[in-house]
Amino acid sequence: MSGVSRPAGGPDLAQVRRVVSEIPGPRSRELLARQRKLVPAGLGAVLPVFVEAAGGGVIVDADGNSFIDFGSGIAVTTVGNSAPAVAERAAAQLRRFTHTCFLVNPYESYLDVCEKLNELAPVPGEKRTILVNSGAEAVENAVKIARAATGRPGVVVFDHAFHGRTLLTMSLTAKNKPYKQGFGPFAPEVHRAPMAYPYRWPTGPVRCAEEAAHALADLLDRQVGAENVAAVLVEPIQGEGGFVVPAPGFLSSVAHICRARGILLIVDEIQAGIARTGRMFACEHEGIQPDLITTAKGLAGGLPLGAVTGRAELMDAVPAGGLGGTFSGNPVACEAALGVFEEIEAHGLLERARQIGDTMLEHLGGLADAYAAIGDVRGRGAMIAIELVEPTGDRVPAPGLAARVARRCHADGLLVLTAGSYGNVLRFLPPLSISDALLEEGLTILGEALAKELASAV
Ligand code: PLZ
Repeated sequence: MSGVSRPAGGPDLAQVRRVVSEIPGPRSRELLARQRKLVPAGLGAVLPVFVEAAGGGVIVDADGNSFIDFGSGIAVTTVGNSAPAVAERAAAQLRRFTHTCFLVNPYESYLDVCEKLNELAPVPGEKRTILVNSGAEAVENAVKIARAATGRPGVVVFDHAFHGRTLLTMSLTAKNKPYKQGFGPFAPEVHRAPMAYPYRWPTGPVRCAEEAAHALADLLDRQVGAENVAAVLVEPIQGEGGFVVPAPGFLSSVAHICRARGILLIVDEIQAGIARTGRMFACEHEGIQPDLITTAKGLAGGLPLGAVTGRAELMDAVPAGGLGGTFSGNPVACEAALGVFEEIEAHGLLERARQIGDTMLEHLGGLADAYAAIGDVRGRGAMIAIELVEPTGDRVPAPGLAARVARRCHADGLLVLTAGSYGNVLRFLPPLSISDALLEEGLTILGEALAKELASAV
């Protein structure tokens, strides 16, 4: 084991981009060779540099490279890596006790996190929250609760959705490769409706919301039977699916369609929630009030914690012993989550997410004007993406271009992630602790990578 004197992370880390080796560098390549012998090939890595420290807006690797972070560990370190309130609260809790199991002996920090989520979540009326270990586990529990509360089996999800990798959540996920191929048979009672994806709606963006809502109602009434459906499950902005922002008005139509049929609405805020989009919950932008909301990722600043927050009478429909888990709502993760809420309040991070969004949209809009290969620029707050297409004007996805631009960015010290059902989306999820200087520098590197790649393609 190495790492006797590793650099400390958090906001004190030098906020600079620095590329001192090829990417990945020699030390990371050595570790990657070790990884290949130790862990299965099924675990990929976007940028296989081994991390030594991270904080503010950078990630430092084992070769001394410092990357500008436009990924936040897939929307997790929203308040920054090792953010002070998170690190201090978690460290103090580690010294008090690490675990009791909430089902054996409860502790107050679990209640504090639930109180905060109940207070903030745009769910109507009295609320309850259960804590779990991951996003997938939150979705699993939301479905269990919806079924128990309605006595109905069906779940309706959307095209391009991602809800996790467990058997049920994989079944809820839309994309076959790499998530589902070879892993069937899938969980039953899952039905899929088209998503109101404005850029790719067959009749164009104007009629997208209305036609997609009609398709959902038709699926419910004619194909499945509304009385067989416990819940409709939707991401307020689709994450892995490519940061698809549903056409304006679509989510409120979904809410209306559900209410009229006694179907519960579950909003999956795992990627878009917890301050990422400039609101605590992304569905607030559309003014909807779901019955149940799932959170995870950004909730505990990197410690594993997920939650389901919902209307009290639904959450209480499951009798004692029906919900739980050994590690669920671990006390260190609960303290970290309380630290996340403190960081958001102390540093005005909702406003910061909106500023980051404005900067990114302005810069990327300029690039889209310059390059026909950028078919769409979309997202909210610090959750923005560009969709890359062949420059022929007919929206043919360009996944190869996205991969090559991402690789150029990585080689230049900017961590970006790809996404999308067609693999042709570059998504940007900077931590809200990133400086303006690093944000601008990252956007400049992205512009240069695009320019070089498009020039070399002709
Ligand atoms: N719901 C909306 O975005 C996780 C997946 C990374 P877990 N997205 C990142 C990968 O390739 O596995 C996600 C999500 C939404 C649910 C989940 C699942 O959350 O914490 O990964 O289980």
